[in-house]
Amino acid sequence: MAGSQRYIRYIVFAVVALVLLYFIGSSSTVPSASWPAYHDSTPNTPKPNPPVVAGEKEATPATTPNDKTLPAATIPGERMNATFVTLARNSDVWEIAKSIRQVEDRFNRKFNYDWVFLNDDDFNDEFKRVTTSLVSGTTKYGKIPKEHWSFPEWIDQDKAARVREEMKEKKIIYGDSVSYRHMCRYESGFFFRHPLMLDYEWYWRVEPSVELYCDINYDTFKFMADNKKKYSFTLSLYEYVETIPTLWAATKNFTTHFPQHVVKDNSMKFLSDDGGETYNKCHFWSNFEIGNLNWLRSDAYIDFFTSLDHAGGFFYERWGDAPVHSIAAGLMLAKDEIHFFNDIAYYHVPFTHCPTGEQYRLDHKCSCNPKDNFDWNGYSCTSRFYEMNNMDKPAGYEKEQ
Ligand SMILES: Nc1nc2c(ncn2[C@@H]2O[C@H](COP(=O)(O)OP(=O)(O)OP(=O)(O)O)[C@@H](O)[C@H]2O)c(=O)[nH]1
Ligand SMILES: *[C@@H]1O[C@H](CO)[C@@H](O)[C@H](O)[C@H]1NC(C)=O
Ligand SMILES: *[C@@H]1O[C@H](CO)[C@@H](O)[C@H](O)[C@H]1NC(C)=O
Ligand SMILES: [Mg+2]
Repeated sequence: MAGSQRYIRYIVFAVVALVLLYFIGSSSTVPSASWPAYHDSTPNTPKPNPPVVAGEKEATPATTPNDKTLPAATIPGERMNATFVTLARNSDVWEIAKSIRQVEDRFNRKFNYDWVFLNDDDFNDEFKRVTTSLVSGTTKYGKIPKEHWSFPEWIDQDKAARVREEMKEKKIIYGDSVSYRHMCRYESGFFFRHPLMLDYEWYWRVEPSVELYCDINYDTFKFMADNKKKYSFTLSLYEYVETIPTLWAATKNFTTHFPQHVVKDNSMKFLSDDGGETYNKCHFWSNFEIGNLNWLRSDAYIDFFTSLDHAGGFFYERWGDAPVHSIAAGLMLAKDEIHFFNDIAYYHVPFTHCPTGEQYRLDHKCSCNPKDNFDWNGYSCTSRFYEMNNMDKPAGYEKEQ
């Protein structure tokens, strides 16, 4: 029968292929960590179908061919002066591995940007091996200097310890953690000044265990530069008030001392419902950020951070880097310098940003459930951002409220 002959031919073909693979595999003992297909000058052309033996009818394919054209492996063109940046511990290796894989699949395999890893401890070899194998660009590993990850000398240790006890009793998340406070202070005031980061103008922050749900087919860094954006977000929400009782008072103290750093066309309407008297707790969620490092290194931002640092709230309360970055962006950038990346579908526990609009999601192979989108939920501040900028909300948003 023709059928069984075909099976035999397949089996012979498979055996030959396996033997070939064995010889190819055993000829190099060290697995390659490079990404040859993407750097090849010759296009990675699909393999032709096995030749059809003369006189025989072409075999019906067992699967439905997907004849959609796929985008180029690497997108040509110039690259921006940009890097990914991740703060992590060695123990975060498998969670950051998942994040990297998603960022590479959805974006960076097409652009091959660098990735800087920062840690208060030395990264071990496993962390470096795993992350280097996953990143298509160059990876760099930095140790944080002690002065950037410790208590400033003006902090009263007893007072700080008492606060941690109180917050523990109140069951405030990370309320009794010293390392979490160092992390928040570092992300607020130092990561952009690490020697490895001085080589770049743009950064994209990535945390362990985040997800990206849609293809990103353009250079987001170039978008930021071309559109004069300095800071961006995908999710916004209200901060837990117990962690920042005096942050706004410290901000107001800063603006009285440094009125020159507050820009005219700012986003006060996003931060305050009474013209700046009180803070409404709205902030951009900083576990995702694409931003301009030179802005963070500017006198305005550094003066703001230094002023907050002296006020002591990173230790006497539990100020997060998200409200700190957000207030800074809100007051010291013009409102059109802040960008909402509606098209970057993102998840960090427990919130999802899934782009509104089915056609976009289909076109970009999105895998998020639009019902999980947080944007139009009452706890999100993204509606305010639209209203402040007189932007029309995406079609269909009502159905997601
Ligand atoms: N090197 C180092 N990195 C840390 C430390 N604590 C947190 N990080 C990193 O700092 C970032 C923020 O910490 P997370 O634990 O994710 O904080 P979070 O996002 O507020 O909370 P969850 O993600 O919900 O736990 C992540 O990239 C962590 O890997 C630390 O003590 N040392
Ligand atoms: C990238 O940006 C940094 C910071 O602005 C700058 O020092 C560096 O020279 C730039 N590198 C290139 C190649 O332009
Ligand atoms: C107010 O800000 C100034 C300038 O940064 C600082 O010297 C002063 O200690 C601050 N006061 C308070 C109460 O934080
Ligand atoms: Mg996190």
